[in-house]
Amino acid sequence: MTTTLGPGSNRDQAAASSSMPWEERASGTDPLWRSRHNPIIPRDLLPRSNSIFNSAVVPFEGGFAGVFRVDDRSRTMNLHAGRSADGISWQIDHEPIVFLPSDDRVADLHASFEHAYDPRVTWLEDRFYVTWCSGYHGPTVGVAWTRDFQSFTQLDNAFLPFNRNGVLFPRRIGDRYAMLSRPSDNGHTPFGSIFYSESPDLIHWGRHRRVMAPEPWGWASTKVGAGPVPIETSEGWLLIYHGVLTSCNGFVYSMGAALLDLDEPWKVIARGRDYLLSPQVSYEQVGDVPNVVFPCAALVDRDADRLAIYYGAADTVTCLAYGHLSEVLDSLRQRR
Ligand code: BMA
Repeated sequence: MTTTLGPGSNRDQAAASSSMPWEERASGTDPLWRSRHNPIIPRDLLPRSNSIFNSAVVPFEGGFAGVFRVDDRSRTMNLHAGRSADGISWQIDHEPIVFLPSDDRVADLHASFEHAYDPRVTWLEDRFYVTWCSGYHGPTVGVAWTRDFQSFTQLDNAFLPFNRNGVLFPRRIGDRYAMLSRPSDNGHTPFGSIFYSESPDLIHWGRHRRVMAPEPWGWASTKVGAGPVPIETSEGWLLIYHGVLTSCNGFVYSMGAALLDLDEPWKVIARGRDYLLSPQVSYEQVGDVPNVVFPCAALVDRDADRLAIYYGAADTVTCLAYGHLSEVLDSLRQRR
């Protein structure tokens, strides 16, 4: 296995030290295995939380910080900031993030808050960017930045409604910022492909290209959406994504992997045939929405060949899965 990670574009998505959460594989040969601490965040961690799931974590100041999807007991969907020393035990702010508008036009948009959910956090150049599903006459992709996880400045929405699963690349591609997203409908969206868009300024987005569509009959036959920030390797961008199939009892959300071209990431180099993780244990199968694993963040230890993936389970709790990066990349070779 000769794949090496790229030149550090994921510097801060990577845990530089051994403090990154890690547990050895207990048995079997599956490329991912679950933490024995799952669910690491219970639904009722906060006094008013109904559920805490689909959340994003990054290394920060010797520990970890995150942006968490918290649905409260009025069932409003919102984002909260949190901190952790070890990436497993979390202190999450009781109140939602208050985004400060970057200018008057964003203030207008900001005033029409509907909901905020499914965050991703990307270290890009000199700060952390948060992207999320932001309600503005339906779901679309919100963008904000922070340096301290206390003050957050909101930019304009990236796309027209309806859109979800906006995930920034951790460096420019050529001279443009780049984002994946999944155009959708206003409801639970029984379709959807991952698209690539680029921007000179993180405000104006264009040159949209389709990256990946659902695949007939399998675990990702209904829709696909980008998960954690893509991980740069010498072979390409490793994309962990969610794929959905429609069963006679509704949607089933699993996670899988693909490899995208380094310079033209709308070109898929490889796509895993099998899912990496599907809902198979009780906390993934039973909850507010059954049969959901939904990845939103990954930590990478390049030297130790370790990957830790944060995912929401059953739209109720937050969980961790581990793997060796080299084995996940190997799993993509089934298809080459
Ligand atoms: C999607 C999003 C996710 C959720 C999933 C399963 O459309 O709303 O937040 O985890 O559905 O309900």
